[in-house]
Amino acid sequence: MDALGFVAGVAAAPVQGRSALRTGSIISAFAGGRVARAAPVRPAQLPATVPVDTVKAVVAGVDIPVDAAADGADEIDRGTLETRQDCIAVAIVAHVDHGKTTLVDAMLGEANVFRANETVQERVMDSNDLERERGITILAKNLAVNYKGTNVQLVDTPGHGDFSAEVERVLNMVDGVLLVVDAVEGPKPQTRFVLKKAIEMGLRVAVVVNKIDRPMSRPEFVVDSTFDLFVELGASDEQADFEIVYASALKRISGHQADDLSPGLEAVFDVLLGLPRPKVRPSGPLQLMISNVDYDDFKGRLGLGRITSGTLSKAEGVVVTRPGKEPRRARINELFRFDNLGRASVESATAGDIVMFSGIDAFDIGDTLCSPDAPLPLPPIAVEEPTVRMTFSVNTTQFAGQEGKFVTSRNIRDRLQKELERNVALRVEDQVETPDSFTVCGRGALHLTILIETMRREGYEFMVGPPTVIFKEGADGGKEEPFEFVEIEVPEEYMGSVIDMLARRKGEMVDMAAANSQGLSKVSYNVPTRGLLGVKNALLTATRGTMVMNALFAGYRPFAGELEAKENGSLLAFESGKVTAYGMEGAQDRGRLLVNPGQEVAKNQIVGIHQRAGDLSINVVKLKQLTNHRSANKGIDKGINGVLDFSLDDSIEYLGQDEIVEVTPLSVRMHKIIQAKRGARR
Ligand SMILES: Nc1nc2c(ncn2[C@@H]2O[C@H](COP(=O)(O)OP(=O)(O)OP(=O)(O)O)[C@@H](O)[C@H]2O)c(=O)[nH]1
Ligand SMILES: [Mg+2]
Repeated sequence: MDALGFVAGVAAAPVQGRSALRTGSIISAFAGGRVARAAPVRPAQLPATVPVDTVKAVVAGVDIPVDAAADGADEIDRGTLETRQDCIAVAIVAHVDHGKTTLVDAMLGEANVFRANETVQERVMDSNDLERERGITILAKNLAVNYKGTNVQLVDTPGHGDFSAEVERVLNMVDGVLLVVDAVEGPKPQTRFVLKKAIEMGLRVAVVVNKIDRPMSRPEFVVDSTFDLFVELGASDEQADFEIVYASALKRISGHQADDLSPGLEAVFDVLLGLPRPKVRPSGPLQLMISNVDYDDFKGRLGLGRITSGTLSKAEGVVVTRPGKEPRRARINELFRFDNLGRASVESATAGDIVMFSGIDAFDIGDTLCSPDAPLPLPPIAVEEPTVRMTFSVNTTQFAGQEGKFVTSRNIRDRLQKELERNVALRVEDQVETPDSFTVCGRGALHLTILIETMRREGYEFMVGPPTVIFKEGADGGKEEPFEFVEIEVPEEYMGSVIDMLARRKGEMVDMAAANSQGLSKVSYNVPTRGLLGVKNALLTATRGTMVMNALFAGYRPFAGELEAKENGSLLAFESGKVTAYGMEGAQDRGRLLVNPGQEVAKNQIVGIHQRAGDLSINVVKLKQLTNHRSANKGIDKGINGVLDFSLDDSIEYLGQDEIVEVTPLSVRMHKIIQAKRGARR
């Protein structure tokens, strides 16, 4: 939706019984049946008739004509708006893998954060194990460097679509944005998403064309298509007049011309420092909106946010509030500013600083910390709604209790509750009908898979059911479901099967481009999230692993209708026992196997993928009937075909109804849940 559509939506519909023009209203915009998530009104979205003063005030984030603050708010001296020259806050955003974290590494190096004799690992900001292993950023991270006298506060953001709402929250804390674009690939779906948000929020953006060292790099094309994207997304003239810098974060070179690069990242810093400096009210009453949370076993819950007005000091009490809510008195315990890669404890911080604090446990994202004598809450930011749910339950398979350290429902519940302290987009509920089971809701299969993997590594053992989407009631009372915008690149010869597969999943084609110079064609679709669950492996198989797919949440839309059943059924173990090569040899004609000789399997464990629809029980533990020797491996004639190796992600993707994956620190196994047939024998 473009900015105009948004404005039209606002002007046409008074929201929540208030004047739609009032800053601080939370609005949802509807256009062409699409629903945009609730977002605070930002200057770029305001109709042109709003007085200039109001717009300026919203830019500074301090004009709050909301009911809670109305009484006596007029008498409060808000302080004067000042530009702070000694600091700046910038978010680094991009499509997944375009090099944000590597760029941050290089910027840290340029600012001499590392001591001369220090050996520095790659992508230092991807600090947790899973991030390093998967090579992706999962959580947004703050850091600050001192560059030529300016305190540069940087936020590295995740690129994967499941975490895009976190990026949105980060954008609330910054003065400007560095948009990183791969010099070969150009703008991709997530580039579009983050740029759209930045433009809507009225932020200035500078573009870093990264990976310029790549052999096929085509900077001119990339700059042109990025410019087109700015225009298409409704950038103002000022925004569309963006600065460009060329870099290789990996080789640590940069420059203002694509063909004239020098060692170091000076050019990147040049462009960054050219972004607008913060406009804040240092002498006004305290205002800090809590934009993110973290958790520390010793310090408890930590809040993160940017001070937009006044001073926050450890010595003085604060109130926690939001529009329409009674302010609660609180006292912060510890206060930190970001300092290089770490945090520095400080006594106080002032407007323009991004800080982290401990001592206040009860707060929500979007609450404002205010001074007790001037409780002026800021319009809260919306927290992302979950779109996908899974059931977590106690392990009841044959292998229960053998491999995990924490196995009881109490253990699982406590761990999930703890996760809620920091995982903003997560929801957890006890299931009333099934004991020892919890419904866990998140932003997508990856969001939940990462939690499952983390728990497994901590020693937990449990079962999870297939991901299903969360339906909603639309404005007209009809059923709605989440949709995703999907872009697929594939060699031309496979295009037919891709189109066929997405059509069967109720996908609607948005665009199709002819093959490029490398013979790759591109299609984009709007597909119900329901249809995408489990599609990735099928597409990879159909395209012999050549497909590249990017998906991004596109909002809730009317229910697309029932989907066809899964194309392939499962091969199930006929009985429990040890898998034999002989048994596998006999079974492998029925589909692709997932188990290896010698492995223990349970009855009804999923041991392979059937090549047809419907499930089939096969005997993989069979021994060859020989009189004189009973070795499991003797007597094989044909040999065993390649066995599929399913990761946790693959297993979760694969799960159909009535199937679960058993997760333990040592194993990931899938099982069919065979319900006792009630009233079957009548
Ligand atoms: N050739 C080349 N490779 C690069 C460059 N910058 C990053 N890469 C590589 O690109 C891959 C992704 O880099 P990251 O820095 O993790 O990308 P990211 O944008 O932080 O990725 P997410 O956080 O997962 O969205 C890594 O393998 C990097 O080594 C570059 O300038 N040139
Ligand atoms: Mg990263």
